Amino acid sequence: QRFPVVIVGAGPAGLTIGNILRAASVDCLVLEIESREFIEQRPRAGVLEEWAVRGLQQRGLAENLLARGQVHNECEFRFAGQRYRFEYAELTGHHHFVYPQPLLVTDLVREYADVRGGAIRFGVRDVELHDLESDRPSVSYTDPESGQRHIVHCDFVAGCDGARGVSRDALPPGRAHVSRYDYGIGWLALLAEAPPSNDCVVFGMHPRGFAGHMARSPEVTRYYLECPPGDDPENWSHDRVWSELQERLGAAGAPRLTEGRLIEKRVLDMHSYVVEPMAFGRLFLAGDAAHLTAPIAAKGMNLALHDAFLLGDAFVAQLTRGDRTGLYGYSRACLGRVWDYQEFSQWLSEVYHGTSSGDPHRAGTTLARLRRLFGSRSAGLAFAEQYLGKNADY
Ligand code: RFL
Repeated sequence: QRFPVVIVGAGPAGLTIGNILRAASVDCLVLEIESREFIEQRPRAGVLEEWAVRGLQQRGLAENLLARGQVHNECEFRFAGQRYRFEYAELTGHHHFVYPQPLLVTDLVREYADVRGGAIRFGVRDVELHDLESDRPSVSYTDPESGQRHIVHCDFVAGCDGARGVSRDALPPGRAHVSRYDYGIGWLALLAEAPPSNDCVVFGMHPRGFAGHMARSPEVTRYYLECPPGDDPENWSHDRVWSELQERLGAAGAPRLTEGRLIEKRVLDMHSYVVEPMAFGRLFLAGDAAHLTAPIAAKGMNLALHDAFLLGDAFVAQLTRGDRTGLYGYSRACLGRVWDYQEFSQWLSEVYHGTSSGDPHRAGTTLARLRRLFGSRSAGLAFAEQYLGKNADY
C-alpha cells in the first residue's frame, strides 16, 4: 500500500490536515486507534479563537460551526465576593466561538471520509513509524479485524496522535528537545447535565481554590475545581462538588448555580511540554503530539488547528508544486505561537491560583493584577489580546 501522506491520529489536527490534502486531491491515509463513535463523543475543548474559525471557514470546514456555535463577547471574574464583567469584544472588536470539540471532530470526519473520499482506518493497533530519515518512510499497524500487520509506504508522515501517541517517541533524543513545565496543580474537570448558570464564562478566584464555569450547550456545562494534583475523582462526591462550586463561584448578586448530574469527572494534572523542533526527517508533528498546553487558557485545540493549517498547506505545496518552503519553515512558524500561549498560560495560572496558594504575598499580588485588569484600559487590552489569541491572516 502506498499513500503520499500517512496521518497518525484523527483528532482536530489530523482530520484538518486530511481535509486540506483531499481538497487538493492529494491522497492520504488516517490511522486512528479508537472507533469513529468514540472520537465523535470524546468531550474536551469548546473555546475556539476567531482566526481559527476563519481558517476552518476558508477551507470549507466551518459550516455547522458557524450555524450552531455560540459567539462569546465577554467573560466574568469573581473574586473577593464581587462580580467583574470583562467585555473583551467591546474593547477589541473580536470574540470567541464556543463549539464542543466532539461536534467539530464529527464534522471533520464526515467531511473527510464521506464527502472528500479520504481513506481512514479506525481501531488500528501497534502503530509504528519506520525509516523517517530516508526518502521512503513507512508506517505499520495491525488491522483490528484480521489481526494482520500492514505496511504503508509514503512520502511524509504527520504525527497528530496527541499527548499519548507514539509519533513523538520516534524523534531520537539527540535530535529533538522536550522542555516541560509542571504547574503543581490539579483541576477536577467536570461535565454537568445542567444548563449554564451565567451568560458567559466565569472564573472564580477563591481562597479555597479556583473554580471555572464554561457553557458547552444549552443542556451541558463544563466546570473546573482546583484540587491537589493526582487527586482521586472518587474523593469528589456529587454533594461535595456542588457545594464547592457554589462556594467558590458565589458572589454578591450572582444567582445560585443550577445543579445537575455529573457526566464526566476526571482529575487533570496541569503540565505542559514543547518539542523542538517539531520535525524529524519525513515526520512532522502537529497539535498535542508536539506541544501540550494545560487547559488553563483553553488554547490546545486552537494551537492544533494552527499547526494543521500550516502543515496541510505545506504538504500540498510540496506534493503538487514541488515547493518545499512551507515544510522547511513549518516548525519555526508554529513555535512562535506555541511559546506565546505557554507564557500566557503561566501568567493566567498565577491569576487563577495565586489567591489559593496559601501565600499571602502571592494572594496580594494576584488581587493587584486582577484590579489592574479592570482599572487600566491598556492592561485590559493586553489581556484581551492574549485571551482572544494572536490574530493571523489565513
Ligand atoms: P487529539 O485530539 O488528542 O487527537 C489525537 C488522536 O490520536 C489518536 N491516537 C492515535 N492514533 C493512532 N495511533 C496511536 N498510537 C494513537 N495514539 C492516539 C487519539 O485517539 C486521538 O483521536 O490531538 P490534537 O488533534 O492535537 O488536538 C488537540 C486537542 O484535542 C487538545 O489540545 C484540546 O482538547 C485541549 N483542550 C482545550 N483546547 C482549547 O483550545 N480550548 C478548550 O476549551 C480546551 N478545553 C482541553 C479542554 C483539553 C482537556 N483535556 C481532556 C485534556 C478541556 C479538557 C478537559
